[in-house]
Amino acid sequence: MAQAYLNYIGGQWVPSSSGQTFESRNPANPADSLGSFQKSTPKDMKEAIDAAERAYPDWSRMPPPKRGEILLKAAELLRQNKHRLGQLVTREMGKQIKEGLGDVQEAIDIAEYVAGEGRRLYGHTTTSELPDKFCMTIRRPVGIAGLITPWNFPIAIPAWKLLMALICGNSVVLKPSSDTPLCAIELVKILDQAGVPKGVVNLVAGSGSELGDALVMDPRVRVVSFTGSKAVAEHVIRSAGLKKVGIESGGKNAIIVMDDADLLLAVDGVVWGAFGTTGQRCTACSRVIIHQKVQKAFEKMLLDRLRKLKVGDGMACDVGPLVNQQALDKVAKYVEIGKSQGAKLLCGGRPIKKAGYFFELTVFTNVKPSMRIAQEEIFGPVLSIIPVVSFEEAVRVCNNTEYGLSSAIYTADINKAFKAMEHIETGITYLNSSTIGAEVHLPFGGVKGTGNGTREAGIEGIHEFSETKTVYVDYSGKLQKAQIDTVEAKRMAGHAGSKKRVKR
Ligand code: UN1
Repeated sequence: MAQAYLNYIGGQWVPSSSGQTFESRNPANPADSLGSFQKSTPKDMKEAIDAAERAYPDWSRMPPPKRGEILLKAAELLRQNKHRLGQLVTREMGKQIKEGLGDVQEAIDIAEYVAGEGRRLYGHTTTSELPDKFCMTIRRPVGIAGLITPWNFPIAIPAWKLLMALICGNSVVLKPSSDTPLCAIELVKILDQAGVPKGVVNLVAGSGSELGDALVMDPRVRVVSFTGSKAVAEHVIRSAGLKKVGIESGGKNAIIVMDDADLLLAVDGVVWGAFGTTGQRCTACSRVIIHQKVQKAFEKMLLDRLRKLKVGDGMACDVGPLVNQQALDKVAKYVEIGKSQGAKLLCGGRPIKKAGYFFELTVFTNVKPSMRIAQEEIFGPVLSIIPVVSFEEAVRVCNNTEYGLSSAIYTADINKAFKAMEHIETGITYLNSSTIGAEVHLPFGGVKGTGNGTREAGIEGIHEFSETKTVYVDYSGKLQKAQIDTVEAKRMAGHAGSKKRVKR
C-alpha cells in the first residue's frame, strides 16, 4: 500500500474534498510508487487561498531580516538533508543523481541568497524638484502569490519561487507538478520546520487543468509565477488579467560552434547541454549551429563521446529516463517528424526496451532551420545539427525561432563573442560554455515566446514578488505644488510682479 500524502493548508495536513488520490511513480521503474497524493478540487484551492489570506498580515509585517533568519534556517535544513532529497529527486523525476543533488543545491543557494536580501530589499532615494521635500521608493509585498511549478527541477524551481515570494513578505499557495508532488512536499516540510508560520505556505496537489484557474483567477491572488509549456503560459496570462504574472515557457536553445572553436570544449558543452537532465531543461541545447568547416570533425568527436554514455536509472547511469510515457511518446513522434522531413539520423532514434521511459541519445544532422525538429521544443534527448557557412548566418539561424531563453557560442575570436552577446535574441547567452547552468543570483528568463519579459531569481526575482511604492515626504510645512511651484514659475511671477510695480 503506497504511503498517502495530504495537502498542506493553514499549517495542517489535510485530505482533498474529492476523496480521490493519484500516484507518483519512479520514471526509471514505474512499478516503484513514491506514494499517493491528493487529487484536489477548486474547493481545496479556495481553502488554501483563505489560509494564505489569514496568514498574510502578520507575515507581511514581520521585519524582513527576521523572515531572512527563518529562510537561512531552511537553507541549513536543506543542506543537512541534501543527500536524502537528491536521491528523492532522482527517484521521483529521473535525473542523474549528481544532478539530483544539484537540484537541491540550487534550493540551498536561493535560500541563502534571499536570506541576505532580508537585510537589503533596497529601494532608492532621490532628489525633489521642491525644497524641504524628500523622495524615495520602498518595496512592499504584492499579497498572495500563486505558484505553478514544473517537474524538471522539482525542488529548485519551487524553491526559486517560494523563497523569493517569502522574503518579500507574500503568503503563498503552491501547485506543484503532478509528476513530482513528493519533492514539493518535502520542501514545504522543511520550510515548516525552519519556522515559517502556519498558513504562510500552502500546498495543493493535483492536476493543473482542474486547479490552475481556481488559483490564477482568484482575485485575492495578486501575483502568479508559472513555469511550463507555452500553450499553458498563454492561458495563464489570459486568465490572470491585470495581476503581476511571471512566465517562463521554454526554449529552443542553440550552441553556435565556429570554425575557430576549441572543439573538445565545444563537444563537452554540447553533450552536457543536450543530454544533461535527458534534454529536459528549458535551457537544454537542442540545436548545434556549426560552421561547415568543422562539421565532420565535430560530429565524429560527438559520436565518440555519446557511445560512452549509459542510459538507465539515474542512480547508476549517465543519463536517466524521460519523466513519463507521454514525454517518451512525444520524443518518438519528433524523431519520426525529423526523418520524414529529410533530416539525417546520426545516432539513436528509438525507445530503449526497458521498464522505464528510456530513449536513445539521438542526433540528427544536416537539419534545415525551418524543419520542425529545429523549431519546436522537444524536451528530450534529441539534438539537431545545422551547418552554416558564416558567423552572420549562425546568428540568423540561432534567432530564427519563436523562443528566446538561452544560447551559447564557442569561438576563440573575441569580436565574434561580443557580437554574439549583443545580437543573439535570448535572455541568457554563454560564451565558451553550455546553454545550461544558470546561477541563482542572476536573473533567469527569456525573450520572445519564452515569456512575458519577466525574470526570476537574482534581484529581478525580488522585483517579481514585490511592488515598488513611491514615497514623498514634504517637511516644508506648507502646500507645495509639483510642476507648478517651480523655480521658473517663481521667476516668472517675480518678473510679472516687478512689471506691475513699474506700471504703478
Ligand atoms: C529550467 O529548465 O526551467 O540553468 C530551469 C539551468 C538551471 C535551471 C533550469 N539552473 O539549466
